[in-house]
Amino acid sequence: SGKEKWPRGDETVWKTNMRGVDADIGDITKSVVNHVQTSLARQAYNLDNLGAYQAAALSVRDNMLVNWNETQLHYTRKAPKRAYYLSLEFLMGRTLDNALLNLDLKSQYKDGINQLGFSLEDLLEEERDAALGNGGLGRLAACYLDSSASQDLPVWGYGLRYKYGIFQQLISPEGNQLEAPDPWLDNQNPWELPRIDVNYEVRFYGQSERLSEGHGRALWTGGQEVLAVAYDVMIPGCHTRNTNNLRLWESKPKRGFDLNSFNAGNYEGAVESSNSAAAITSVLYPNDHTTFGKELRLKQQYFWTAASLADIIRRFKNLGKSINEFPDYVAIQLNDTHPTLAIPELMRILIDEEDLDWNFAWQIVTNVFFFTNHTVLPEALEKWPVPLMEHILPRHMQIIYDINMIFLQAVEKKFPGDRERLARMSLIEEGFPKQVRMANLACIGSRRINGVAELHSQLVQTTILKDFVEFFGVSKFGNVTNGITPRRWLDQCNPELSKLISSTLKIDKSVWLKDLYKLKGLVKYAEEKGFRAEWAAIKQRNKERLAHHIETTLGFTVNTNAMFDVQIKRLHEYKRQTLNILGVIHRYLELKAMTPAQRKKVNPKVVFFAGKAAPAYYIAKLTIRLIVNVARVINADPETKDYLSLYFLPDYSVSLAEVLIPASDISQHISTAGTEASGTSNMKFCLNGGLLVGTVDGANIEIAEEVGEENVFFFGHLTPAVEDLRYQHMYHPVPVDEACPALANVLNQISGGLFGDGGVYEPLVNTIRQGDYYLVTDDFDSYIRALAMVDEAYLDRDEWVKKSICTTANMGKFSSDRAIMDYAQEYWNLEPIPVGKD
Ligand code: GL4
Repeated sequence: SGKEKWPRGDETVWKTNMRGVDADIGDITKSVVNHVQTSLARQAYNLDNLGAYQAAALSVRDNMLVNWNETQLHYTRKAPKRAYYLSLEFLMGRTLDNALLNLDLKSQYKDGINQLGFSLEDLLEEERDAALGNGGLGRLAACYLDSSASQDLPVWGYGLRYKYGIFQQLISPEGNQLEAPDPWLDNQNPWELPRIDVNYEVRFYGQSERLSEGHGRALWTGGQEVLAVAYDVMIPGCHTRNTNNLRLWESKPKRGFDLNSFNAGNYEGAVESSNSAAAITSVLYPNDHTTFGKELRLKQQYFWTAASLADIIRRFKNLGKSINEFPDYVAIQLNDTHPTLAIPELMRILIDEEDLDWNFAWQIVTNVFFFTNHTVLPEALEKWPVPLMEHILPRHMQIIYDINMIFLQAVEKKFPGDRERLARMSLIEEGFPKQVRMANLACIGSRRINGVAELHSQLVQTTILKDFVEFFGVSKFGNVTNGITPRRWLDQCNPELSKLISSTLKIDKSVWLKDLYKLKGLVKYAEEKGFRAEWAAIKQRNKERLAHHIETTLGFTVNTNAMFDVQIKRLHEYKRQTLNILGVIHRYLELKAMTPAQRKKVNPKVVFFAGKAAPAYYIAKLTIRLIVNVARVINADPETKDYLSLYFLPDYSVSLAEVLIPASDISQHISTAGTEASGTSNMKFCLNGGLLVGTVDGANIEIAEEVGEENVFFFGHLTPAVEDLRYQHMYHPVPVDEACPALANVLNQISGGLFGDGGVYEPLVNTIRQGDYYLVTDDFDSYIRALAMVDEAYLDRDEWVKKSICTTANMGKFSSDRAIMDYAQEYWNLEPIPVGKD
């Protein structure tokens, strides 16, 4: 009650017993040992690395909790506008190292752990990745959480606590990808706090009965109710006490089992509903850029948006404000269309539960939501069959029809008689079955819409949402170029480079890591020989670190005197790993045709691939198989192996990326122009001084603008040419042998069996011979020329290192701090709320 005195009891007793925020080593060893004894119930005499890691993690968590509590209290007292980032994916990776760095406790813990007879480096390796995402979209969400906390912004993430994250990738002896489950929670997860008391009931199925004429209230009853239980993950900011929250929902049966069935002797039936409830958050869907229309996926989406909205509304109501002020206190960012059901769900709450009228409710809704589109690939645009939606969410389907009718009336008014326009803009696509177009719904239900790089945002406005730009006006549409957190992607993954930067600029890293434009100061040192030598030596040691990792995990000895050329990303035809592997084969054939004396002049190169293929994506899996088998042949060829070798590293992950990226001399971002919305690993490589080989696509373009075109290796056709080329492939096909003899030669070698049974690869080879939708043939010669220019540039090592330094120095724009502040200012209207500063 309001009159009660807080804290209860003796305030000084509370205060003297409260844990402070500054820990010294004595505190650290004490707290680690305490966790060994009491949290883990173990002792010094039988403690392995895993146990020591868990105790260290729990100890670090205590530090975060102090800040977390303080932050939440501070936000509650200040009652600022808050933003919520709804994402079905958060690809967090490991937490311990990141937390130690953000809390500025790494050296203290290193010493403390040492005193206890363990090495921090070893303990860090014990942690499993939190891999609740597929690729770039999920990792972007993780970077944005880090930046929100680091910039003191009151932002929470909302997602799902999948029991199994992205599958583990195994490679069979034949080179096939095999999938195994990712039981990441098996060893307990010290980074999450179960909040059994924070839970909501979420309904599925049942009946919706309209209670009035027009667009008024309805009563949704029956069906199945599932419980959403909160798990909180603390997100520490960098060198600030602000510690934000990522709330992940777990599904649970509302009742443990059905007593009626149980009493009737039907034991299996008794737990059936509990099984189906738990299934909702059991597994992350492993598809990137494709939708499958699966019932369970739709249930995931609704379960998560309903629980998150209920939670957001409850927090808002605690402010005691009237509901029409909701948009002044809440902004909700929709990470792609996956959370679009939040739009009809908020309408349902406002109309059916808050009893607002339609127009008033719609006014609120369209001022709360913001929508980011992450791809223009047609196969990625979400559509849900109307019958499925009607079955699972009958009330939402009514609301979607209502939204659609009112919207299309407005379109008709603005563009009278334009039937085709109405058909294109409708939320419902005609057909068998009819489908709900989620991008259209997200677009009309949001205040603003953005793409993720300049080119992509332009493409969104001129292709998939063109009609909507014409209807709403262009000011509703914008761009926020993606960013990456320099904490993980420089300081954490490349500590030596980070140290060199701080000592050279004479700026503490806590400053430049939060103002990345400060890196510009490095440009002038590119002219200093001694600095260049140190820069190059760090790159070399990072290559050796990677080689050591590969040696210990896979048993291969990697040539660290070679140039390291890396392509790591999801396997997809549009990303064109095919172009890369065909280029490798081309290089191999050239080497074979040389004399030993000629070969000696060649720039030795090691090519690395890593990435997962969606389990049902046949061509992507076949590409992996080809890479693995080309590697087997090339790496075993005594004539060429010193000049060219190739590795496919299985089970790509955030933590593998942290070893690969700092070791790269060049990296490849070679999508067909206009297909890669942004890319974010391109930014990570360049921040670590790796040079970029790429097409004129996504964020590559803006990277070149920043670092200078002389420092990137561009090739290939431009976006406007793509449509014409595809048209020609369709209607005036030219055989590959004519269009590109060099490529034809490579394809013939594959078919001829140089890398094992050629027949196996026919379906892959045919994607190029027939149709060639991603224009491998058209870009092949230009790609080979670009790689030749890379070789030439690498010969002049001084110039190369200058390029590397200038690249890092000009990457300031690509900090996710810049991106998140852009969202805060231009979209959410949010202010930083620093903890402990007033
Ligand atoms: C993606 C884009 O493909 C990728 O270019 C972009 O960097 C990322 C984050 O905006 O989003 N879109 C989808 S779908 N998956 C992605 O990784």
